[in-house]
Amino acid sequence: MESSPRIVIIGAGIVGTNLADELVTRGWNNITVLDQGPLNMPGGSTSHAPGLVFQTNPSKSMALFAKYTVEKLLSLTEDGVSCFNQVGGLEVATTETRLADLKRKLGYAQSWGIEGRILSREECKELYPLLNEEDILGGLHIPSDGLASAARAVQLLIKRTEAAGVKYIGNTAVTGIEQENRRVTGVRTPDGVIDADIVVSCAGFWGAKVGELIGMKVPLLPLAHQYVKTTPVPAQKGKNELPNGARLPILRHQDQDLYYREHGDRYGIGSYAHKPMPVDLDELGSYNPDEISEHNMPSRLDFTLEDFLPAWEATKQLLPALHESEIEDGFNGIFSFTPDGGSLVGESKELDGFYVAEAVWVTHSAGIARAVAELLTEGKSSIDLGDCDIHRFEDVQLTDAYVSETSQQNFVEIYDVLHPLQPKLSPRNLRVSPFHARHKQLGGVFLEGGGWERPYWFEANADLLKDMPAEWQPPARDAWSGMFSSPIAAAEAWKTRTAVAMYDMTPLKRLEVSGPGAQKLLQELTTADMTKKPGAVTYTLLLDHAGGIRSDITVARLTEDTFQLGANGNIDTAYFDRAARHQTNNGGPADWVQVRDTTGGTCCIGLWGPLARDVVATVSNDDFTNDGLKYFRSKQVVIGGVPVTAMRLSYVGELGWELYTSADNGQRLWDTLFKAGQPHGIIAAGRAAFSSLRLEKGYRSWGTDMTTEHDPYEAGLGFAVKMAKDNFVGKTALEGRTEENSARRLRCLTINDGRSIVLGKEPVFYKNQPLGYITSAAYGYTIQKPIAYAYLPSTVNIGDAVEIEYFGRRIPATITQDPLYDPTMTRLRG
Ligand code: FAD
Ligand code: THG
Repeated sequence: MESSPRIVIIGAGIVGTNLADELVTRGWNNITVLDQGPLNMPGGSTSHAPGLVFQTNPSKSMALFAKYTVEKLLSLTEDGVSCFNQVGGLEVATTETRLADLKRKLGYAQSWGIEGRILSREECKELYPLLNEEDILGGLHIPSDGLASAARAVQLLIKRTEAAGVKYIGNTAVTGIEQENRRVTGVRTPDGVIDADIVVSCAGFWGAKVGELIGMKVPLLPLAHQYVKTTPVPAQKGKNELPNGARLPILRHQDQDLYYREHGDRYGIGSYAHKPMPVDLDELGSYNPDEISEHNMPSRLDFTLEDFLPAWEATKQLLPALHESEIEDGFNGIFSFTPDGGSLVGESKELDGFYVAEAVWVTHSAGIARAVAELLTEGKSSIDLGDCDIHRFEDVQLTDAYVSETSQQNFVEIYDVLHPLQPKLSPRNLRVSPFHARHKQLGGVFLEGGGWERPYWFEANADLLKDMPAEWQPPARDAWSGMFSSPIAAAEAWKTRTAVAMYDMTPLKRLEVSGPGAQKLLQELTTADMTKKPGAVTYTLLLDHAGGIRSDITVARLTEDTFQLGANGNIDTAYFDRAARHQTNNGGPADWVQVRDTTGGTCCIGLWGPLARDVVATVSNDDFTNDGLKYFRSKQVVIGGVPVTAMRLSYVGELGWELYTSADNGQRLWDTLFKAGQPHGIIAAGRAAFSSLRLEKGYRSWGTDMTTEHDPYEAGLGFAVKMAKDNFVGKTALEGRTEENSARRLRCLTINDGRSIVLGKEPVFYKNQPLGYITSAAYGYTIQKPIAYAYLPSTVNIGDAVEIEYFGRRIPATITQDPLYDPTMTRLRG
């Protein structure tokens, strides 16, 4: 057998053992799994996990990971008993808000291909006779949810992978990582070094400690969470044969932060209803592997009864039969939380060949293990990893204080009904642009993204509403879509389309790629021709080798060997960083290239609108005419004494420029333009208008409208791929593909009634079948209709009728040719 890379997996929990198994399945045969604990009970979170698997998740990837976990554990059997008990899942609502939210959640399930149904109070009672139906308004039932036997699955996976040649070493802690030239070469243990080409840390809540061994920040916080088992419940006597058996659905009572399962005739109760309990790993002390047992393991802290008492009362209220039982055994179990609640997956930027797969629930474990195995063996996961990419955080989000505060906040909010736009309450004002003081003076209403304060609209523009023509007046919104929204955005859109507006583009990720090897690097990584002369700006895609879209960026060639990139986030930064390092290390001086994140030190104003030229003309001597600065060109100019890089492009689809300068000059540039614009009716405009205008123009947004799961043709971005170019990452995979032969297409939908606004991720029905989901949505102020985009099979055509399900209601929509606004580009090129 051909030998595969030597891989060491740190941690024999549900993630590490699944990863070994997925690699074996893909033919890898040089695998060692290490655990500091004994293999029969390593003592991590998996060793005590009650194993509830609720698959539905706002993230498509996470839902698909959960679906795979269910499938896999169902098929993992011994003695005819599988590792998944498919009892179904029931989430009950005791408030109207929750009931509405469950309808929204059913929408996610349908979008991601999970079947489910909203049940009435009576149906809930019928399905779950122990419920006190008086308190219940209804529920969400997902029949394919259920219980994972996580610890047993680990043992079966160890057995089957050992038989396939995987080497397991228990009672052995990894104490160091060996490296050479920024590539991992092995792991150190008290018994010596084990050589490795690839190391994957599946260390669960110890992940940050393992990361520290290579100076890598793994942003997770170990938190304790309470779980109890009751004494036998008389009403449950004889209902389940096995001591751990269950036949009722797993149950969530989110209005009280509680969840339930049966353990034979006992009940298991999990509670998030207590204060967050961060755990200092140094205080766990060292464990003698011989002493680890079901009741004594590092992941299990002493039970604090007083924290559980309110949960116990709420439990007896929901499940009156539990009055006849008592708390028999409880513990505060440790697991990982992260700043945004997502898992942490990917290769470290510090050290090539060192990967992590941490902060992973049992629910997503097999799915994420498969994704990592695909990443290692094929270079890419078939399910997009953006939501759990280890590089998605900004530096400011990696500090201990930030990780601690936001992870605890996530614990508190775990079952809360959260609006997609809902910002953190704290920490705030982490990153502000140089225009922030002015934004505040104009009554900016800020939401947060990537640590940045982003104005969504400005109260100062409220006065415009009375002058706004009636046709620009947006329809009233329902309560949900009306949250974090204001009619002022309509006025800002109106002014952008008819006069001129200033947008803060500072949070747009900017990278400077420079050096003699810069053109070569970009030529290799992007789909466009990068040999154009300085002054050229190019919209282009980053593909993976399978042709999936890693990102869409703009590249401005400022000088022969300096390029300014407009990118989508830190995932892009990490990608360019690594590629630049490799090219520099592997090549001669002509290949040297460096990548610098210039975002924080610079700023950007989008000055857009038909009167944009009139504004700059009064404060600059430079030529901003159509000939002086053509569409998609850049040049150095001076505006009001401030040196500026001007780029002629616009994500909102109007005449104008992105104006870049260093952060110190930002406020002066803002003031100059704002003053010069007064006679032309200039306004500051926020992201609410911005999102609407870009959707009218049909511009895609990476992460929602396209991910690595989509190729350029499906996404409607085939125009950005230059197949005539010699070579670039992803080119071979795209040979022969066209928009016409794609099986699915990103389609533009307009909503027939002109007023029903959806927010994104809702399922789309065609002939009553859920065939797609909404990627982006907004009200189009100019075109006076709500807009939504969705991936749909190519058999669904322009003009066809579809329905979008929103809180259980079907909204009729029509597939429409895009872009809806200025398809002939007269605005931009004028
Ligand atoms: P672990 O199981 O913790 O495995 C990590 C392993 O790495 C450990 O065995 C550890 O010994 C080893 N290790 C760490 N550092 C080193 C080192 N330096 N050298 C060698 N070995 C090392 N999830 C659900 O999906 N559903 C639930 O119902 C659920 N309920 C839960 C209830 C409680 C009370 C708790 C605490 C968690 C619950 N979870 C649940 C979460 C779930 O248990 C974890 O997310 C999951 O088990 C993590 O698996 P893992 O393999 O990543 O980590
Ligand atoms: N500005 C800059 N960089 C960016 C963005 C931006 N990078 C990330 C993200 N936004 C990229 N998205 C787009 C999407 C569309 C366009 C620009 C950036 C765009 N498209 C023209 C079109 O399709 O009509 C391009 C036409 C062409 O290729 O010539 O303008 O907002 N700096």
